[in-house]
Amino acid sequence: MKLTSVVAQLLLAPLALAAAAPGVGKKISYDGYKVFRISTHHDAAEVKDQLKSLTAVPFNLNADEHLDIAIAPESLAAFNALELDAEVLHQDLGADIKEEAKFGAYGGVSANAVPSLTWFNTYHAYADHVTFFNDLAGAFPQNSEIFNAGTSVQGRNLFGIHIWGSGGKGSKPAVYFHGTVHAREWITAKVVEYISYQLLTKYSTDTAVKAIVDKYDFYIIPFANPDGFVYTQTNDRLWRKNRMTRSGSSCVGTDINRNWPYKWELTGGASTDKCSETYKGLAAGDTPENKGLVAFTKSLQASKGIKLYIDWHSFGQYILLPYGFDCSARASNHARQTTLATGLANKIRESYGTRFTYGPSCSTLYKTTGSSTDYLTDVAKAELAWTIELRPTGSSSSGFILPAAQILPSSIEQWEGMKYLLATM
Ligand code: 0X9
Ligand code: ZN
Repeated sequence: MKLTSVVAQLLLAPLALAAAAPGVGKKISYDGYKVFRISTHHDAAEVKDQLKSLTAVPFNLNADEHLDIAIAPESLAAFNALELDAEVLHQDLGADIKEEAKFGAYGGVSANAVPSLTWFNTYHAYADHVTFFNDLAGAFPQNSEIFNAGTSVQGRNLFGIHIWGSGGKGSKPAVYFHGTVHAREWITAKVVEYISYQLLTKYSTDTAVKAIVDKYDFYIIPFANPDGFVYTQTNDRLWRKNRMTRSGSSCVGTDINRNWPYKWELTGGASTDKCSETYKGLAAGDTPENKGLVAFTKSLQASKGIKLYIDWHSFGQYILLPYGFDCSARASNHARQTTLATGLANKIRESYGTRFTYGPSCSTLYKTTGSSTDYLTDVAKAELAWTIELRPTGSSSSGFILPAAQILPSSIEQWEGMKYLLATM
């Protein structure tokens, strides 16, 4: 999703937001909301001005080319009367959210047994994700274990699965993944679950998988923002940030991907407004989630170093290379990174024709400060530190609410891409 804090604030300010943060147990209804992608014809200000009296929730907040926005039922007549150049992303957002919430049963065979592949047919409740990982690690005790990288605001573990090969636990450079940094980006947990599942279940039968598992130690954290994810299931499907309160404000949440202690102090790539979707916090790394993730990242660096870090997000179909904080800065190994990203995009496309755009984060998407990938590149010295924005593109399709039928194809194309990248890098 394209988003800049400056544009976000410009956009958020004039729009009557659909609903304030509800109390516990009160779930925001998006019934009857239609989501549109509006072509701005490079005059986003004009479009925003036309929408200012409507009840609406922006989806993508950087509206250079197009503005993705959910319009409340009571504002649809007024919206239609504007006759903007728009296509529909969701006919009824509430109906699509209800469809998405038809979670399957966990389907675990028994404790510490390999979960069924039917896991990837639907989305699931947070507690079932925890069980999934415990069972997966329990089924392969010689090659994996659950670890904790820290604790969330509300006291949940930032758990992950550590996977290793024939060299033994902790003997190789790290391949390090974060999922669900942004609470509403549900597809990310499913994709890292699929990759974890394939690494472990194929290890003994597939020589290519064995080779990559023997070469690296994998540290996969599916929920960097577990409180936010739970909140998307209980209260607001479109929640993004963590659930940290700040004195003097009724707005909740800090953007974990603007809070990392590197280039945090720069302006223009995050917001100092506690109500913004890209609120950076009061100080670098001042959220419990970032404290835990920073300490864990340092421990990987100090151990065998970090070969590859991927921060999994949605949506837009991008592979984003360093840097976020400066649009002309390039990583010292930029040429090599571009070659690998080209190969990865080509490999992803082989499965279903899905196209991923790649390039430096700031110049390809927008400026970000205090982001994980800049920290991983310059502070933790990861050889490769990328953001992958998963399906969809947003064009003529959904956004954060990706139909469950796309979990498997989305996972398979990334798994094929990862096998290529891990064997080539
Ligand atoms: O804004 C973000 O944090 C990411 N996009 S999202 O729509 N999922 O919120 C993009 C982050 C890209 N920044 C860097 N890679 N530095
Ligand atoms: Zn994100």
